[in-house]
Amino acid sequence: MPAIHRPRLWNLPQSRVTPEPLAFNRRRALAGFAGLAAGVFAPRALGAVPRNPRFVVADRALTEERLATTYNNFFEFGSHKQIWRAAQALPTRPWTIRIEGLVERERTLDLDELLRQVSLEERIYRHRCVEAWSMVVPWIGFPMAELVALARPLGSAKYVEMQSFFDPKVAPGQRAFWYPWPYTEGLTIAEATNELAFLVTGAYGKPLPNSMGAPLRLAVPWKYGFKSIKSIVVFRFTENRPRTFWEEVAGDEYGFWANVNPDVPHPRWSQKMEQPLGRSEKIPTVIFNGYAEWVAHLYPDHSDPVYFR
Ligand SMILES: Nc1nc2c(c(=O)[nH]1)N[C@H]1C(S)=C(S)[C@@H](COP(=O)(O)O)O[C@H]1N2
Ligand SMILES: [Mo]
Repeated sequence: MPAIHRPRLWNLPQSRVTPEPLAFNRRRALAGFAGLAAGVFAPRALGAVPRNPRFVVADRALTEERLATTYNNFFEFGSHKQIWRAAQALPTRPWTIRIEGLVERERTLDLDELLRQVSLEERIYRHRCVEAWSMVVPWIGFPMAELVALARPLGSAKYVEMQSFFDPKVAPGQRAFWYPWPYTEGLTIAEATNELAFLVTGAYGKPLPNSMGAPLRLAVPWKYGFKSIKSIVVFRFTENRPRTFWEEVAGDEYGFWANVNPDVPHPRWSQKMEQPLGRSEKIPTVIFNGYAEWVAHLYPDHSDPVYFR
């Protein structure tokens, strides 16, 4: 087995990882991504993270970093796509994660402590938003199966529910009381331990920007984008299927399964095509977003539309 170089950078507490101006402060809030783009406060590149050759996207170009990091869905910071500046307000260190519910031992973990116990790698994944735009992103993270193994769920656990942070003081969108905050998502244990389910802590060779869900977000690329929950603070193992944020808001439009399928239209639009960010042409959407080989067996009855919304 080739020696895997643990990326030293990730083994350090964040305070030592990023140059001082990147720690949250007023200057950072003001400089925002303009500063990052100019490289002024840019964190060091993560050269030592190995790319997993099983997860590349041969038939599409990577989405330009500037687009992927500045065109985002993150309702905590607004119900539009220009949230990257507002999202700078979220302090992402220290960051603790709760492991709860049907596990051998409930506990609180410091994120940096967790990152020292997993194997980070880079994977290039497609991402298909239910709104019919898409992107291709080089994520850095670790298999969610490693988190599940660490959590040691009981035999009775069938699902894992995930929750995003809740802090209306920094997230103005959370003052919109008609939404069921915190943002909540869920997977079956079989989905969460599928090789594709990936917990992300970096993108484009750098620590994950706040706009993309720092410091820890999910990437489940065979499902519509809303399943890929950002800024996670809770993993809760349950026997019953969790109620998810979008299911609560509009259950007839956004269900629990949400597997990508061009032949099952959203009630208000077709899912046949998608608009890659930064490209002029639309392209056809494909079943399971191109990941059928990994996940089709999880949904034996493909003709049941319940799996596809
Ligand atoms: N906490 C939280 N997670 C979230 C969302 C959100 O509003 N809040 N939006 C989802 C949707 S609809 C999409 S398409 C992706 C967008 O990820 P991106 O901004 O990195 O493209 O995040 C998902 N995760
Ligand atoms: Mo989305």
